[in-house]
Amino acid sequence: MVSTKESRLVTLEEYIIQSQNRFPGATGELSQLLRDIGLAAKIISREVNKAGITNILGYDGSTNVHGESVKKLDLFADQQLISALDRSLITCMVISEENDGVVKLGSKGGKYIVYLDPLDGSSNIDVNVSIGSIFSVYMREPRFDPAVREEDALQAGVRQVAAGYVLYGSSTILAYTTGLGVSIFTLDPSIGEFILSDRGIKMPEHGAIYSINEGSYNSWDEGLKKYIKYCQEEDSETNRPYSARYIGSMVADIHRTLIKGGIFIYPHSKRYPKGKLRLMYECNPLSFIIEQAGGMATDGQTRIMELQPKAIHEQTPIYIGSKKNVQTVMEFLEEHA
Ligand code: AHM
Ligand code: MG
Repeated sequence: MVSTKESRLVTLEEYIIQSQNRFPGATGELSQLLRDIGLAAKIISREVNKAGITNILGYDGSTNVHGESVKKLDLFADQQLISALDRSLITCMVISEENDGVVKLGSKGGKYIVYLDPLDGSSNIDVNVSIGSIFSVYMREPRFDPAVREEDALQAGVRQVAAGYVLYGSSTILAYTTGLGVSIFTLDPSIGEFILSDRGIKMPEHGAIYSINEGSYNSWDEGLKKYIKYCQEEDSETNRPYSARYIGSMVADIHRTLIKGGIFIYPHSKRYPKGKLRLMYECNPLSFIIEQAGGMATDGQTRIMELQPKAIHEQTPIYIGSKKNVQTVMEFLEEHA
């Protein structure tokens, strides 16, 4: 029988406050920041769920900094997250996929810098497939000069103080880490609260799913081609052939990888010589989550979170997932380099 204590619902807000209380010197600012993101996530989730019945669905006609067409929901999510972060005066700047430069917020003295992918997988909006939001939080180095500068944001992923994602799927879930394991919350729309559904998540060491856009096969490196062939060969000991799953929303593909194990790959190719995915607001935060759950993430040579960024929107190849799967693909890459 489940005891009353175990069956009591814990909301995101409560959980964040409880976690903060474990650190007597904590100012509560990071907790506030996480709660602000939680609030924006609820508002975005509401709009995502009714996207098909409002005129918010579809292109707004403009292009973002990468020349990709922007959908209305992308802009809505961007605005909601930025204004939620601006409210509490603890974030000095935001870098978002939807904005070319840094967005300086009201609090110039705010000690946090937040990276956002407000709506990841936006090509899936029109077809009712899962999409997500990603966030990554850094602290600004204390300096005499109070001016907020873009270079303050160029920190390696190992310096993230928190990161997470929201997945708008069959239900809306929010996963985050502050470096003490991964916690997952599920939105109960009837009460408008994120409820704790799992904590201290550990992903499988090895998984039998590979996830990659195979349409680019012809322009992959030899090592990657050989690895994908290996995934498709029969071997009962390693559970091969693996299943192929590719949603096309990184958040959704990574969430599945976190829960079921396996590997997600977005390599460099002729079309994307540096890889497609963004280091600062896609790869670093999702690597932080996966590492906290016992997995691994690399660009093929270097741990993703140790890459020193040179630009806020830079791209990187990524191989991320269960430890054993990532180690195996790295062996293939090395052998055929
Ligand atoms: P977005 O943030 O503009 O939506 O783009 C990133 C998305 C990822 O979510 C996904 O993994 C990838 O692009 C899919 O790209 P492709 O269609 O080239 O496979
Ligand atoms: Mg994205």
